Amino acid sequence: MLESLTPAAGRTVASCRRMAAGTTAPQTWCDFLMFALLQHESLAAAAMQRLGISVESLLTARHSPQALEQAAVQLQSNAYSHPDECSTPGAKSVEPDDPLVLIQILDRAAFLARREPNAAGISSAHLLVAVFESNELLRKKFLDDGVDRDKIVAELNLETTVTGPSLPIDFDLEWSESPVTKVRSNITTLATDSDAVWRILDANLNRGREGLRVLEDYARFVRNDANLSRYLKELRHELVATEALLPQMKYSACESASADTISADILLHRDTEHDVGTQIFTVSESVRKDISDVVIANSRRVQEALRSLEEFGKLIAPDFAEKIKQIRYRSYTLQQQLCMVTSTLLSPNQHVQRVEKLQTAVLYVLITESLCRLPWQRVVEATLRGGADVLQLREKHLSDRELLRRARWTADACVGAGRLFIVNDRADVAVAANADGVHVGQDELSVSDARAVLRPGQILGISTHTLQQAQAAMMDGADYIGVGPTFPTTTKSFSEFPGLALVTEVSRNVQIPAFVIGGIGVENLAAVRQAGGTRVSLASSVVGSENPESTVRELKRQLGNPAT
Ligand code: TZP
Repeated sequence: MLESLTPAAGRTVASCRRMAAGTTAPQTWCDFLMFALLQHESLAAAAMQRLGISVESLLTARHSPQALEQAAVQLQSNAYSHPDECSTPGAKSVEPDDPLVLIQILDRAAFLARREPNAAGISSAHLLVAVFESNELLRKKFLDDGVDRDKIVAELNLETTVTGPSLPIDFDLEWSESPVTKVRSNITTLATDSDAVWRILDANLNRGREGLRVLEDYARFVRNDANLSRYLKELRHELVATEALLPQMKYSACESASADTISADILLHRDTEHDVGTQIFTVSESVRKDISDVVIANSRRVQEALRSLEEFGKLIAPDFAEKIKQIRYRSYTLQQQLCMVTSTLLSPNQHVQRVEKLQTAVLYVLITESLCRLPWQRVVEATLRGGADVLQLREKHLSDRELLRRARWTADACVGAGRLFIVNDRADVAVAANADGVHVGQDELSVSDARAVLRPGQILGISTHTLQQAQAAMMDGADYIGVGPTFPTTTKSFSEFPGLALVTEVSRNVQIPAFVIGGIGVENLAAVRQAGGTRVSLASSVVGSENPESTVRELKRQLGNPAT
């Protein structure tokens, strides 16, 4: 089922690739394919000439005449400088770097070729019908010149089996069974069943390949991940290669029409009028919330296509079905990887946005249940209402699952309030909970090791107890530091207290946000500020207070006023 291009079609597609190389704009690819079809001697060029379609009537509105002239010169010279292209019949239709739009056109052309029992391959005629069907602008132009699809098909002398509207293939397909389908099911013959299976295989090979192509673009351009893009590309090529395991496709509907009481004509007519494409309506494929939505939709699309290929493939070629099954298993692992990342995927700007929030943050509250006077969730809510800028979940003795559950709950609360949420110590939990970042101590993961665990865009803070540690943290790329302990505290035990002297040193020598910590409350905030501290991080004085909301408000009020 791997169609090849006839020599003329091969030259046409190769010219189009050369002219459109470097652009990803679908319209440009369609335009240049039309241009190449018009320029090369081919069935399509002759038919268009007879129909009165020319470069001038189609393309000059979108491309300057000089640009087209240049393309024509290049096209001519290339025709001679690439003799192999002219003389090699059976060129492969899809190349690895073809954009989605060209793949779709080639797939459609291949579909049309397969429906012609005597076609020698994908010809320029199939390309012309396919590009006409797939591009609205060109279609409109043709129609303005009084040329519709029927006229093109007639002029091209295509077999009458090349009929019916284009087959829309997209996500979230919903099938509505029309009364006619019900009637048809009573008269379905073996021949039409086989036709339907081929159509299913055809449609799902396209869906699978297209879905993988979208994921590959994501891996390449969004994730900038060479390994992942290579893996996706290999998977796509493997899928294409499995087509070779299918026997040559035959459309037997017309041949065996006599097996039924219905004439071939009627079957063909019915096929046209009730082409599956006309009974498909798509839901929500035009809406994508964000990049991760695109990735999830396309991963799902690939898996659905593979499942369908496997099931229907069993009817035709068990070895094909087996190979598809292997690809399907591999695609599950791939989806896990892709979706795990994308659900926490941050746009390239997200790190910047988080750091910007950090820049304006002055009050950072640590949430530890054992220090809370009220239920910890109420404390989180009250603290956010009071205006805390950053919340950290600091629980040292919970099970991993409980910790993650609380982290997710707190992350939701912080997202709702538009504040930053940090997980103490556990970069893995910060990733799983989609927190804004992690805070580590001097004995936990280093800045670079924690970064390797975090997702791109997540932020990282580290506790420092000396000026050297604070400067090292800055050099290592930490987004912020904790500085302390400043005053004695029962929340954590220390043998030394660098105190306010360190606050002053850091305020003079460290440029990243520094949150002063340790025994701070409303009563000693002024001293911190006099020492040069502009941001504070607190636990017991806030979460242990009877009214965390008003305590936070008071602290914020003082922090918002000039130090006295
Ligand atoms: N690191 C230095 S001091 C400290 C930590 C985690 C404890 C802060 O808690 P409190 O109750 O505000 O002193």
